[in-house]
Amino acid sequence: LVFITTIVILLFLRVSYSKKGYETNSKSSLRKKFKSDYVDKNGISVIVGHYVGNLGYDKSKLSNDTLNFNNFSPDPNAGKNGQPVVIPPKDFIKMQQLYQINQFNLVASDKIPLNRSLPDYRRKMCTSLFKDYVEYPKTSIIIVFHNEAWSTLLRTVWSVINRSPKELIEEIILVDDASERDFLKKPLEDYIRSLPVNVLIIRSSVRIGLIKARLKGAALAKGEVLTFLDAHCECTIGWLEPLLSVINNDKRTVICPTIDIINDDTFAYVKSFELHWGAFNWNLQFRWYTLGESEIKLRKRNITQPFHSPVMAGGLFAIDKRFFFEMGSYDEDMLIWGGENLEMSFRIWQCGGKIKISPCSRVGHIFRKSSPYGFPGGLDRTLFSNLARVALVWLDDWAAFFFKFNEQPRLVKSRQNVTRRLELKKKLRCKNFAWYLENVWPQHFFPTEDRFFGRIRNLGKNMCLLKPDRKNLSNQPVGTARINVCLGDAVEIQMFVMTNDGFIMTDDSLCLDAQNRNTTYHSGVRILPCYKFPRQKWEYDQKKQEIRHVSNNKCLDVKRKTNTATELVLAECNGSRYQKWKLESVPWR
Ligand code: LR7
Ligand code: MN
Repeated sequence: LVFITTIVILLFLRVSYSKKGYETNSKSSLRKKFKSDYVDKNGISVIVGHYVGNLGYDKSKLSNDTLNFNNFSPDPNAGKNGQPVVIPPKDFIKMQQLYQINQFNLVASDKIPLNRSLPDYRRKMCTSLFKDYVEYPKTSIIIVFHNEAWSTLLRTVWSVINRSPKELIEEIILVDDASERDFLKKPLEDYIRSLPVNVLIIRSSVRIGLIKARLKGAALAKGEVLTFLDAHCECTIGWLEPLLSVINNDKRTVICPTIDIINDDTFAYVKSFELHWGAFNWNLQFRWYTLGESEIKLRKRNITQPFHSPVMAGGLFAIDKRFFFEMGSYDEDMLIWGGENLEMSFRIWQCGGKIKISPCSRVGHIFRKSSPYGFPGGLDRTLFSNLARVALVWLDDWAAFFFKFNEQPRLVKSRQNVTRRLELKKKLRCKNFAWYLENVWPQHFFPTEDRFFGRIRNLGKNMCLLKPDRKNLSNQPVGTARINVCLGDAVEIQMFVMTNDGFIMTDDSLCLDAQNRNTTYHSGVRILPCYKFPRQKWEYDQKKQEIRHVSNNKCLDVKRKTNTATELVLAECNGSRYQKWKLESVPWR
C-alpha cells in the first residue's frame, strides 16, 4: 500500500511539475529510499532517517508520540506564537538548576511544543516575492551540535520541516560533535526515523569542534546548496526561499538570514534591530553596527533587497556547495569555536565573493550570555589560536596592530602554521586587507596610512582622552567623554583615530560627539556610536592646538568646576591651556 501511495504521489508531483514546465526531481528522493544505515567512505557511520516524507506528508497524522520523546511533555499553549513562557513559582529552583546545563532556561524550552507556532515576521512586500521558488537549487541543512538540549535541537529541525517548501530541502544533516547525553544517541536515532524528511545523523567520537563538524556534514551533503544552522534556532515562514533565490542568481554570494532573538530566559521570539550589519572590533570580536550610509540608501529604495555585510555572524548562512569548496571551505586547523566566521568572511570578500543579509528571511537564535560547554585545550588552543590564524592569514599590515593590543593571541602566534592557508590565498588571487577596509567597510574605525592614530592629550591637565566603559544594549561602551592619566603605547582604551573628514573614532565604532546648537544646546561631550553626523565632526588646529566642534564652532575643553574634574565640554574658544590638545601618534604596526 505504501508503495502504491508513493507511486501515486510521485505521479501527482510529476504532473504538477510538468504543468509548470519543471523537470521532476524525484530521482534523488528515490535514490536511497530503501537503504538503511551505512558507513561512508571516510568511515563516518551514518544513520539515515526515512525518505518517504519528501513526497509530502499529512501534519494531522503526526501523533504526540512522534513529536515528543519519553517523558518530554510540553504544554500545547506554551510559547505559542513566539510568546514568552511563564514558569510557575514552584518550578523556580528546578529552573535555576537546569539553567546551568545549557545556559538557557531549559524548563521553559521543554514546556514549548517542538512545533510551536510563530507569527509571520516578514515585511508585507517580501510575501509576494519568490513565487518561482521551485526553480531554486535544493539545499542540505547542516546542524552541528555538542550536548544540545532535546527540545531546542528538535525544535530547530521541526521549524525547518514545517516552514520550508519541501521541494527545496534535500536533507537535514545532524552532526553530533561527541555529545555525552544518552538521549542524543538511540532515542534521537529512533526519533529521526519518524520524521517526514531525509535526516542523517553523523557522529564524531572525539570532540572536533564546530568547524570540523561542519566540514564533516558538508562532505556528505547532497544538496547543491549548504545551509548551516546552529542547533538552537527557529526558522520562520518564508525563511528559506530568499536565501536560495540569492544563490540561484549568483553562486558567489554567501547569504545570511536576518537573525532574530529567542530570549534565553523566556523563549520569547523577539524581532532584532534592522539596519544593522556584521563587523568586528579591534579584538576581532564579532559585532553588529549600524549600516553604512550607502546601504541605508539602497534599503530605502527597496526594503526587500539583500544588503551587504562586512562579516557574517557565522552560524546561519547558505552557500553554494561548489563555491564553498572552491573557496577553501574552512581552515581545518581551527579548533572548537570562534574566529571561523571572520576567516570565512575575509576570504569570501577578498577572493571575489560577497556576503549579504536578506531582510526577508528571518530566523530566531538563542543568544546566550556564556558558553555551556568546555573548550578542550583551553582558550589558548582554541579561540585565541583561531584568531591568531585569522590575523596571520588575512589582516596583512593590520596583523601587527591586532597582536599589539591582544596579548593572548600574540602568545600563541608562533605556534601557528598557516602556510597552506597562505597558499590558498595566493591561488585564489585574493585582494589585500587594505582593499577590504576601503571597499567593503569604508566606515571602519581601524588606523590607516592617511589617518591619525594615537593618544589625544590635554595639555592643561596632562591627561588623555579615554574610551568609556559603560555598555549600552548593543554592547557598545558609551558615555561622557573623559580624560585620565596618560598610559603607555599598548593601552587600547586611550587610542583614537582621527579621519580626514574629521571624525574622532575609537574601537567598537564609537565617535566623539557633541549636540548641535540648534537642538536643545548642551555643552556635554560624549562618546557614542558613530553615525557620522555633522555633530560628530571635529577640526584640529595644529597651530593653536585646538580641537574645534565644526557645527558649533566651539572648542573641546575640560569642565573645571573642581580640581579633580575630568569631564569634557564644549566652550567658546579662549586659548586657555585646558583647550589645548596634542595628537600624539602611536605606531600601530
Ligand atoms: O565544540 C563545539 N562543537 C559544536 O558542535 C562547539 C559548538 N558546537 C555547536 C553548538 O552546539 C552550536 O550548535 O556549534 C554551534 C555554535 O555554537 P554556539 O551556539 O555555542 O555558538 P554562538 O551562537 O555563541 O556563536 C556564534 O559564533 C560562533 C563562532 O565560532 C559560531 O560561528 C556560531 O555558529 C555563531 N552563532 C551564530 O552566528 C548565531 C547568531 C549569533 C550572533 C551574532
Ligand atoms: Mn548559537
